[in-house]
Amino acid sequence: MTSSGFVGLAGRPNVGKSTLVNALVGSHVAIVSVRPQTTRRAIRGVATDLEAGRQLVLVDLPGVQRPRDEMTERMQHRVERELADSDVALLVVNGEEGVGAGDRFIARSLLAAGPQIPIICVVNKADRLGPNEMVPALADAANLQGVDEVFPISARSGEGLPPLLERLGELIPEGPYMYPPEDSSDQSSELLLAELIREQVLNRTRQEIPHSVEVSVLDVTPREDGLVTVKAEIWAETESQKGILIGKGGAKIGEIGTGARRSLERELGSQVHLDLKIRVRRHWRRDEDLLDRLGIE
Ligand SMILES: Nc1nc2c(ncn2[C@@H]2O[C@H](COP(=O)(O)OP(=O)(O)OP(=O)(O)O)[C@@H](O)[C@H]2O)c(=O)[nH]1
Ligand SMILES: [Mg+2]
Repeated sequence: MTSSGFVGLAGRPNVGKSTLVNALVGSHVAIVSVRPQTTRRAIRGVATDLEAGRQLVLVDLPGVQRPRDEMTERMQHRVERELADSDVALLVVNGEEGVGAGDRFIARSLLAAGPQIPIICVVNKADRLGPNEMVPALADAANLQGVDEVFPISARSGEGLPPLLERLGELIPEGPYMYPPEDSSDQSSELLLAELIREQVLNRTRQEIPHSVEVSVLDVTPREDGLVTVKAEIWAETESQKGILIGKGGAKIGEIGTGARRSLERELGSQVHLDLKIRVRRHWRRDEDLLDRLGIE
């Protein structure tokens, strides 16, 4: 008999939820950046262990925050819906910063969203903590309302992940696999490529630019010689943001393009010709129809 279930990841922005999903799945399915609010959509990462007969579906979610516009409001609603539908909630806290008011708020809302759902708290970024710093962080995490168990981990180094996986496997229900075991995520290939390009923008820009940018992949065409042509647009909200993205003499867009091309080549396993344009789309974050089409819901 196999077991299969949904594990919803909750936590403040930037605590390492997407890094943890990638580490548990064993491939780069969710983008990661130094900027808060990197994740915009609920992405399902699939981790199947055929030997153990278990499939964890890890639901990577946007960081919990106070909504600022239509886009962040949608993200927040999605988080609540997904967590209420999970078999297990994984509350991720940043051990380096310690447990704070934001974490207490999220723990309370998890309990309210699904009083019967087990809540596992992971204290992440253990690689940044000395031996005497971890113990109080774990004690604070254990005292969070509704938290049933606590695990110290480092999503970056992989420390502490095997016992966590083991425990999650015990908590999910028996049942058939929900995704083919060879799948690693539920994203379309176009969306994954667009996200990989956005990841390069996030890690190479600052201030309001990361939040204002969206990427759309328009076309992916494999050529006979094995090269893949990818046509994509980077959207900015204003002309001045567009100028910053282009940079002096095209330096910034060149840097983004080179990084993105390498990342797409790793993903596709072939050489890529990346045709990247920057386009101004005013207020795209407030356009409900557009957000629907982008899958930010
Ligand atoms: N040192 C250290 N850094 C980590 C660890 N896990 C994640 N990070 C870093 O923390 C930053 C945020 O990681 P993400 O995985 O994007 O965080 P997130 O919680 O998904 O963020 P949002 O999508 O914005 O909510 C990145 O710079 C990661 O490299 C860890 O275990 N140790
Ligand atoms: Mg994320």
